[in-house]
Amino acid sequence: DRTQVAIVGGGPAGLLLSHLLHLEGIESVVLEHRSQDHVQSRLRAGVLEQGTVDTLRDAGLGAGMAARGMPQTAIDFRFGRRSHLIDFTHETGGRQVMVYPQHEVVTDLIRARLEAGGQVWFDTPVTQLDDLTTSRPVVHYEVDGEPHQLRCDIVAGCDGFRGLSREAMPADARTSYDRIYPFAWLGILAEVPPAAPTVTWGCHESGFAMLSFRSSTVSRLYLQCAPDDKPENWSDDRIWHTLHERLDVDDMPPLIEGRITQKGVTGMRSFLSEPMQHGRLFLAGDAAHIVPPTGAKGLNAAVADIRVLSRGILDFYRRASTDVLDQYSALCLERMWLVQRFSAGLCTMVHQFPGQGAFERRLQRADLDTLTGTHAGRLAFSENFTGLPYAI
Ligand code: RFL
Repeated sequence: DRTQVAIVGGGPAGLLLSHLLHLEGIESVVLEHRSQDHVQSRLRAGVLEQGTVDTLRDAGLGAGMAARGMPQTAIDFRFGRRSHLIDFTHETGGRQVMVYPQHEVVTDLIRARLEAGGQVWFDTPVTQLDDLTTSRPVVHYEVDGEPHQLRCDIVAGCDGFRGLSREAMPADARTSYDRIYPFAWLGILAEVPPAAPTVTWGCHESGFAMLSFRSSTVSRLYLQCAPDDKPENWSDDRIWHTLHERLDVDDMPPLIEGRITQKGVTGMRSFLSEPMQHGRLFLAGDAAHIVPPTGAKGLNAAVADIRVLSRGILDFYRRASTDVLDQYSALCLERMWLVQRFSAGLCTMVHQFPGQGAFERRLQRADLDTLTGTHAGRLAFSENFTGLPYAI
């Protein structure tokens, strides 16, 4: 078998790349380890930057967002028993974000690819990448345990943090940066109308909590827990008690309780591997970098990479130019380090660290006061949260 671009991984990064290439008449195959059902039901990110929304809309994928997306213009930081609203649309002169769950983005992308006759091969694990520094790389994969090969011009490594693409780069050709945080998030899905119209962050002395939503009847809530915590340790009563403690304030209505339908623990990590390319292999999304979910940047960062990569591949075929591909890693990393800085900074500002002393706690409070109480603080947050400018 052969194709122009072999895409390892059918998450948001791989599927979007395949779709954007298709719009330009470039052929690709997406090889996805898991089943279509599994990929479409994974519950993950929920906040799309303005640029992510525009990118999807410009690619003809706006219908679902228009029908079910929930545009947001502000975020509520709660601390010191009060609400502190940052109106990021006002601060940035009109930029918004959209609450639209990742599994919907993935479902929209899969539908668009399949309707266009696109090659998305589910249940197809990639096992090895070869000849990456030649002009004819080979992707080894399995179907029902049987080995196969796909030849291509370019390999896109979009197989997430635990994928194999990153490891296919020689160890001495890459540098990893890694920080593991000493806490995690317990995420829950509850059948209750959101208790507030905006995404709400509770920055409390007992730990962080967050209120977001999935629809007018379903809320998504998170609370800081121990890194090795188990969902079984959290009874519904304990969850609601903790959420009230961290999110309720004197000047806003309290949380509304309801049936909890899902619980899961997510670790917190900042990670980046550079460079993001090796020969004809290009890493994108979580395969190259992950951020703690606090800033809601993971999915958005994947989209930013794919914008650059799709342009580079287009120039490669249309203009026989490798200028953008040669610069791929540098173009992505310049923006990505700013995203890392924002995500790590926020994560550090709003969580309680084990063993943290009174002095650190007061500094955190001063940081929150600067963030919400000064024009410079609100503006810097708003520019980052709605999305930094793209390289391409
Ligand atoms: P993905 O979505 O992980 O997709 C990678 C795909 O590659 C497949 N794969 C392989 N396929 C073939 N052969 C192999 N050998 C393969 N190895 C792996 C996998 O099955 C998978 O389908 O990466 P991508 O496309 O880069 O997209 C990135 C985003 O998914 C990610 O950044 C965010 O979801 C991160 N994230 C969150 N981000 C936020 O902004 N807000 C959140 O609230 C949020 N919650 C989360 C998250 C990530 C989570 N994970 C990964 C543990 C919650 C969770 C639980």
